[in-house]
Amino acid sequence: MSVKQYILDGIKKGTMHMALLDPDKQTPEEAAEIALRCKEAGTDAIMIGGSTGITTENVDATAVAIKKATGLPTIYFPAGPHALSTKCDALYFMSMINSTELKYVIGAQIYASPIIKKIGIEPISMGYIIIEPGMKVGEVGKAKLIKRDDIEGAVAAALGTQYLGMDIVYLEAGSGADVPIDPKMISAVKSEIDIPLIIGGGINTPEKAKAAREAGADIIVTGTFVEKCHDENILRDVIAAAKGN
Ligand code: 1GP
Repeated sequence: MSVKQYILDGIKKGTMHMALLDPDKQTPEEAAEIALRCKEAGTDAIMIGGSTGITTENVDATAVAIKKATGLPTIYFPAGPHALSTKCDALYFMSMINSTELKYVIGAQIYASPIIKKIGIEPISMGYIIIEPGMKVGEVGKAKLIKRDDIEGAVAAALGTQYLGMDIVYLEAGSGADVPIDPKMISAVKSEIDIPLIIGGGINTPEKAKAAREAGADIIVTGTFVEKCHDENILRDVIAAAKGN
């Protein structure tokens, strides 16, 4: 089964949780240990990516270790067209919808497409929409940030993503954001689009995860939290709240 189909089947049953692990922040063995803890707590898939220090070698080694430890689908979450992985099951073929730089909207994608075809990794197209505070990814991607309370702006960007024919919308507050996406924005976007909605950035408590799920997130991503959490009960609580278990 394709990873896209796994996602489509999964979200029919309820909100999914994905853990995001940065290959530059821990060894492949440590990443595999975290991924296994997440799997035991209910995670549905592992995303692999980061803004800096990413190489084909560290992505591939991390993907192989995670796959061996968990058997969960691994999805590469690339920061650019360099360091494309041959070992992840799929990659988000993403366009930063509100970047002011052409290369992040379509240039890198054109460059990477023949390589993706050659290595045979499954591309899952995704419109990546950066909301305030945006954090590092907003800066690096030169995003024209959508304001936290600009619900119309977020809905327009998400609908535009759908009308461009993409598979998924991702509303991103930025890794380590002090506030996640406002649930009011999530529910407004969810009610206007027909494609799956991913929410990420700053989700680190059961309350925040529950709020995102109840507002309509199809997939909730946590990165910083799963990398830092050493308490299995808290890990379980956040993932359960994301999934509604
Ligand atoms: C970043 O949305 C993800 O791309 C995850 O953010 O690290 O804040 O969980 P956090």
